[in-house]
Amino acid sequence: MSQTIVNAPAFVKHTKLIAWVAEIAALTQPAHIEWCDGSAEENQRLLDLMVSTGMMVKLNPEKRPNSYLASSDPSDVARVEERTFICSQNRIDAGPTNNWEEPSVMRAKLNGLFAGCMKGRTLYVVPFSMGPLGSHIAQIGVELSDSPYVVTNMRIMARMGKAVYDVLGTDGSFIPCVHTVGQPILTEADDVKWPCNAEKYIVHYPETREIWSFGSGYGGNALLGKKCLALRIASVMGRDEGWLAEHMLILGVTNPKGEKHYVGAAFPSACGKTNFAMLVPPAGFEGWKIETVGDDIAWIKPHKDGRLYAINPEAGFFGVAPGTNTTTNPNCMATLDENVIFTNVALTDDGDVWWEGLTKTAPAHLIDWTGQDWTPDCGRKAAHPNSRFTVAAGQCPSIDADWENPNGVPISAFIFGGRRGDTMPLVVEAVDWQDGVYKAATMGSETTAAAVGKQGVVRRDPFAMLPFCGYHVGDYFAHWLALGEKLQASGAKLPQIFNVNWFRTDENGKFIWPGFGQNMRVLQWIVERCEGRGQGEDTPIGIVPRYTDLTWDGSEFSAEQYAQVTSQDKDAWQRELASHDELFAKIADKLPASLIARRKELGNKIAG
Ligand code: SAT
Ligand code: MN
Repeated sequence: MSQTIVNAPAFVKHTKLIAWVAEIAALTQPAHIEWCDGSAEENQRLLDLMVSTGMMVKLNPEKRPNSYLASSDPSDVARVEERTFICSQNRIDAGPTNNWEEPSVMRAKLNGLFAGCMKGRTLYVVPFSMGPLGSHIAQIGVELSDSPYVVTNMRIMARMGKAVYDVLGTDGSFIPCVHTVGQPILTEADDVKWPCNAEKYIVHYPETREIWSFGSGYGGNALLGKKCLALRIASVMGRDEGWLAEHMLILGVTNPKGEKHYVGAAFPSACGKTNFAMLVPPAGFEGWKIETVGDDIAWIKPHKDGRLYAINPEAGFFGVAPGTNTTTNPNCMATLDENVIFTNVALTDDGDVWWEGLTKTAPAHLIDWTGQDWTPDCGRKAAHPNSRFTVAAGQCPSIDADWENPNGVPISAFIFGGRRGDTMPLVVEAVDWQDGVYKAATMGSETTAAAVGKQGVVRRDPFAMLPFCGYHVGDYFAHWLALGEKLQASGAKLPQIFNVNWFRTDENGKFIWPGFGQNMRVLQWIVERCEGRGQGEDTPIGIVPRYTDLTWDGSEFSAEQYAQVTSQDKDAWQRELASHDELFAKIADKLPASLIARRKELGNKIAG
C-alpha cells in the first residue's frame, strides 16, 4: 500500500507515526484508513455504523439517552489468559506465570496472521493518552484497529483524539498497539455482526514496548490502553524507572472532622472493585465521605515529599454489570444514566437494559445477550456473567475533585483482597512493609468470569496482578521490596498494608459478611490504623481487629458472625502455607530472600 492512501490529515505531523501506519497498512491491507480525531461527530458516525451493521442496538433515548448495547460473539466474552504472551528476549524475564515465546518466532507468526487480516475493513488510527493529556506521568499510545467498537470504547476509557497529536508533535514517543479482530471481509459471509477469530494472540514485547492483539474484539483483549499498556507494559516501565503500575482502585475517605486519606486497593477482576471504589457509607456513618479516583488501575510514584502518589491512568470505567443495582452501588447506577456502551447485557422490551441482580424480579420477557427470547423460567442467564458497561468516569457522582490531578493523590494504605470462602479473615494488617509484600505476593482468589476458563477455583494471584504483570513476578516482588526500602531510608512514612476478604461463606455456601456499604466499617478501621488510633489484636498472621474494635452503629452483625469471618483455622492455614510453597517453588530462581524468611516465620507462628 502506498503512502498516498495513508493520507494523514494535516494535524498529524509525526513522520515516524505516519510511516508506521503505512507499514501496518501494507501488512494488513485494509480497504480504508481513518485517522480518528475523537470528535462527537466521528463518534456518532461510528455508533450509527455499528447500529446499521447489527453490532449494536441503540437504547430507548427516553430511558437511557445516548446509550448503546453491543452483543459479542458467544465465543468472545472475556480475556484469554492462555493466549496472552510476554515476549521478552529471554524467557526468564517473562517468568513462570506468563506465557512466553521468543520475539522473532512470535513476530514471524504474527506477520503471517496479520497479512491481509484487515481486507475489506477500515483501519482506524486511534491516538490516546493514559493519564491526563500532557501530564508528565501520562503515556501516549496509538492503537491501529479494524474495530469501530474499539474506537468508541477507547474514546471513553482514555483521553482519545486530536489533542494527543498536539502532545506528540513531530517526534514525541508513543507505544504502538496493533489490533485486529482477525476476520477480513473476503466474501459477504465474513461481514458478521461481531467479527473475531477462533485463534487469538494478545502479545506484548516488553523491551521494545509494543502490543499486538489478534482475533478478539472484547474488553482487555482489544482495548489495548487498559490491561496491555497500563498494566503489562507499564509494570515494566515502572520496574525500569522506579514506580508501580498496579491493578488497584483508588478511593478517598473523609471522616466527619474533614480529615482525608486515599487508599489503593487491589482485587482480582470481577471481585467488586467498582463497588468498593464508589462505596456509600451506611447508616451509622453520617459525616463520612467516600470519593472515587479510579476503579481498576493505579500508577503510583514516589513524590518529592517522600510519599507515594497515585493517578488513575484511565478516563472511564469498564465495569461488570451483573449484581450492580441501586443498593449494591447507587453511585454506579447514577453514572450509568446516559452515554453508556453496554456489552452482553440483556435488552428489555422497552429498549432498555437488564442484567441479573439489577432488580429483585426479572422482567417477564427480554432479549438475552445472545439475541434469543428470554423468560425468567428459561433456565439461562439473560446477561453474560462478564457483561460490562463502558462509561466516562467524570459522570460518577462520587468522583474525587483530584481524580485528574496530574500529580496524583497521596496514598495512606494499600489493601489486597481476594475472593476466599474460607481461611482468610475479614481484615488483617501487615506488621510492616515486608510482611505486606509477603501477604500481597501470596494472595489467593477464586477465579471469575472475567477470564475464559474454569470458574471458582482458588489460584495464587500475587497482588491481583497474575494476568497483568509484564515481567518475572519474582523480580516484581523484589521491586516492591526495594521501593519500600528506598522510601523508608529517606525517612518517609510508607503506606500501611492490609488484606481483606469480603467473601467468607457459611456451611451452606452463603456469604456471611454483608459487604458493599458495610465494608465502610473495615475501611474506617484501616484509616484509623494509619493514623495510629485503631486497636487490634496480634495474631499469628498479623493484626486483626476484635469485634469491639470496629464501629457497629446501624448494624446487626453479631459477635458470633464476626467470629466466623475472622476465625483462623490452623489446618486451613497449613494448607494455605503449602500453597504459598507451591508458588514460591515455581519462582524459586528469583524469589527474594526476605520473603523466604517471612514464610519461615509465619510457619513457626502458625504452628505456635
Ligand atoms: O476485559 S478486561 O480485562 O478489561 C476486564 C478485567 O478483566 O478486569
Ligand atoms: Mn481489572
